[in-house]
Amino acid sequence: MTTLDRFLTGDRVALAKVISFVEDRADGYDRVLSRIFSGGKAAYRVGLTGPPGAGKSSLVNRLAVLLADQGLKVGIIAVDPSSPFSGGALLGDRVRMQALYGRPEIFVRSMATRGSSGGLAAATKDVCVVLEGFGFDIILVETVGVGQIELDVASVCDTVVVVFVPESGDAIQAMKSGLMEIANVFCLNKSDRPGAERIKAELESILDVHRQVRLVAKGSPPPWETPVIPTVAIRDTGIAHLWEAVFQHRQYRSQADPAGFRKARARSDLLLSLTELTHERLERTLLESDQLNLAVEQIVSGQADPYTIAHQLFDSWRRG
Ligand SMILES: Nc1nc2c(ncn2[C@@H]2O[C@H](COP(=O)(O)OP(=O)(O)OP(=O)(O)O)[C@@H](O)[C@H]2O)c(=O)[nH]1
Ligand SMILES: [Mg+2]
Repeated sequence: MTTLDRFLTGDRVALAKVISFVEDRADGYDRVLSRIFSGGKAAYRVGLTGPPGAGKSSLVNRLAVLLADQGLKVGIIAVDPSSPFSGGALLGDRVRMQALYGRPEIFVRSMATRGSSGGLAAATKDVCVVLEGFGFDIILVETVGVGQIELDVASVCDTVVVVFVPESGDAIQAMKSGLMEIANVFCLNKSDRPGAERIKAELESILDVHRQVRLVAKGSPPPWETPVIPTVAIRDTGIAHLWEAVFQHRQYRSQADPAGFRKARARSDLLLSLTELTHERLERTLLESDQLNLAVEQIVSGQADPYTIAHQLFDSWRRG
């Protein structure tokens, strides 16, 4: 039996192997993905992002147990952007997520950053596809929200939860880093800490202003109102409420336009794959030929400008 055969019979060791194969972009990974692709029955992808140490892993932990207790199969992807902010996060996660190991309904996987931000988002999306093919119902994707990479990773999810804590300046921080735009649900974790009430009110009033200035086209459904859910992950408080908000967002999306929702997912997944493929092929062709060196010579000697050359190289690659 091949690894893929074992994968298809529900073998978790084979699942881990297939994920590594796909994550490493090993030769033929896309052929494997096309065999695995589950077509219609996609899992619901929930992204959790936010500042380092906000309690994302603790929340993912609690959510996974809550969902598994309801009989759902939960896949977890912890993306470590290996940024200077999150040093050691993976080890910490392994320890904190220990409780989940051994539960047959839950599968935890860590992923490290490599390559460009587009590459990581594409790889995360493909690991989601593998988990979907294995039969998971819900996929939770944890990523530290410190930069563009995390925003890209969050964009492969159907609902994005932005987690923050009552430390001063966090509401402002959330807006500055572009997290406001991608949040479908705000989770105010560590609500046991002082200042939680104040920051919740602050964020709600900012959201209110956003709502009032937003223009809504006539006849279109009312816009989603991003809720702010207080939680205390270490005491398992507010977790059901948080899931309820995610579930409502899911309902909202599928009620607003059921076909449109699935098309939007298919479209963004396809675009990610295409971008990666184009990038890979173009780079390989250029590096294998002398064209790149010749072009560099022309630029340096003042015979041509890089913009014209870029167009020429691209067109010649596309033709041949
Ligand atoms: N007081 C309090 N502490 C919490 C709460 N939730 C998590 N913590 C603690 O905060 C610390 C960080 O929690 P994690 O769940 O690892 O946070 P994280 O966002 O996953 O961290 P990184 O992945 O490293 O960015 C741990 O020591 C937790 O025990 C909470 O609701 N209240
Ligand atoms: Mg974590």
